[in-house]
Amino acid sequence: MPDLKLFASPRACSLACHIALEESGLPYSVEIVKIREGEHQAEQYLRVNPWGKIPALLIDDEVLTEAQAILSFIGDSTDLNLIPQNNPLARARAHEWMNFLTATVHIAFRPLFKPHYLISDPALYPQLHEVGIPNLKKTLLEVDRRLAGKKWALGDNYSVVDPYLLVFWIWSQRDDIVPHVANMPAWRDHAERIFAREATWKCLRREGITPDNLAAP
Ligand SMILES: N[C@@H](CCC(=O)N[C@@H](CS)C(=O)NCC(=O)O)C(=O)O
Repeated sequence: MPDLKLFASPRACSLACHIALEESGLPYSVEIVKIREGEHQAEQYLRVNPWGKIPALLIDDEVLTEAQAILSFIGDSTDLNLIPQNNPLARARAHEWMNFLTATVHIAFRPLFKPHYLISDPALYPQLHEVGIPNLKKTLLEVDRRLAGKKWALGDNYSVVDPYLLVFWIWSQRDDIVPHVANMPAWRDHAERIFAREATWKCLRREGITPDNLAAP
């Protein structure tokens, strides 16, 4: 079994990998790299991941980046069925979800979370929000639609997709975001099922997240 070390930042998309590792039962360690304090751009972290983004997973002496790839690796490294095996369509469904979360859902938060990545003049942020907020709302509603009638993202079995969904649920419920999003009952129920799992709060607490500060921006 390789030595696994996850680089994670509190509340970042790395939380999905953190929870998936905890659920997997694999031995691992976590190093907290605080994005808000600029630690992801410090020399020490850039030596691990020159791209300066979180998450990264050190597998012995190899670095794997991209949440989807890390989750896929974790799922394939256990026999807990955390990602479907030997069923091409079921496996493709897992990647369909994860790719949607990475490429569309994550990015839909950008006009609100990182407007400076999109436009240089802060005076134009309201225009960006005019387009970005309805798009975020629509994208999150699509997640809710896809979850309707399902216990877990892939159906009856918990998988690495589920903690990935939790990341964006937590983002959507931030005090400064929640006024902009619709009611999402299927996703809310899904999030409650994940919050009920022991591994979830173990990881949240390790990142300094408690029920009291969960909705903090
Ligand atoms: N496509 C990458 C995105 C990674 C990413 O942007 N992570 C954020 C945290 S959620 C980050 O490192 N932000 C720091 C920055 O953009 O400076 C993935 O899915 O892992």
